[in-house]
Amino acid sequence: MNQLGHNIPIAERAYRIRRNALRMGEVQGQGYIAQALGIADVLAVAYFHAMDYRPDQPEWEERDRFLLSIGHYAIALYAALIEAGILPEDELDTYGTDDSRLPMSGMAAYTPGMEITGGSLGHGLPIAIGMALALKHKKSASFVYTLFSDGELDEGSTWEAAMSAGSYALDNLIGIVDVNNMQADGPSRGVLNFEPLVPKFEAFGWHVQRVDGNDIAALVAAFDTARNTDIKKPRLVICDTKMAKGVPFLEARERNHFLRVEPEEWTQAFVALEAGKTS
Ligand SMILES: Cc1ncc(C[n+]2csc(CCOP(=O)(O)OP(=O)(O)O)c2C)c(N)n1
Ligand SMILES: [Mg+2]
Repeated sequence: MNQLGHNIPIAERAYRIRRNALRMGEVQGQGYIAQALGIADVLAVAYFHAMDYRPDQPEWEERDRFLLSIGHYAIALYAALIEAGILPEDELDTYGTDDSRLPMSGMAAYTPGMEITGGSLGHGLPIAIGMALALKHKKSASFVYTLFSDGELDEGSTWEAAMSAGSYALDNLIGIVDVNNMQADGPSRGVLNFEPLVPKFEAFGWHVQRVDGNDIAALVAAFDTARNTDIKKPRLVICDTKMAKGVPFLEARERNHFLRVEPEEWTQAFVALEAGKTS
């Protein structure tokens, strides 16, 4: 467990991650804002409870790796990296602009803390397996976390990787799936039914937990188990999340894969987020 932020509650971290994401969203007026709000609790637990890293040394050899498979979720990871002190807060305003280190799709070569270039769906888990194998070869104690989406469950490469991870018994690999039941084409379950997920991954040789991905206490317990369970299997934490969590008028939008927020709605969004924190 890392030593960061023990005096700041994880819920406060999650709130600040959401606020950072809204601030970046406001720069562009649109984007993958609902995903960032939905996954903020998971990122808060990953970065402020579970993972070991050094903010001033993003390439510290013994760090836990966090691989963002879904490049379009970059706004969410930047929001967490800023909160973690890996990226400076004053770069928020450059989000998605020319020459920014914060491009709209995650790029490893541009951004400290961005371990891989994601975006072409279905590659995070395969890359994570290579890293997990290499770390084992080096006798490293680091974990490899990889966040992928329910849309990526439609990719064959995800299932090839899932089978490989089970076969190699990669107990240093922690997969996180964001099941927000949304994809570019609409609700995930209407695109291609991937349920029942728990027995599927178990059959591929994984240790599997499924939690409410917006319940911080449940996430803390799940990540603790994923790290500490003494079983020679890759670990999966399936997180059921709510798109746009924390901003009710955005939660209510039906097609929220790519949100357009009108200029006059931003103040309302910040106020709603703040109100939810104190209610
Ligand atoms: C290989 C590949 N195919 C298609 C796309 C286009 N694409 C970008 S995001 C997306 C939706 C993927 O589902 P998910 O990540 O669950 O969407 P979200 O939860 O963000 O709405 C698609 C099809 C892509 N980036 N890569
Ligand atoms: Mg999705």
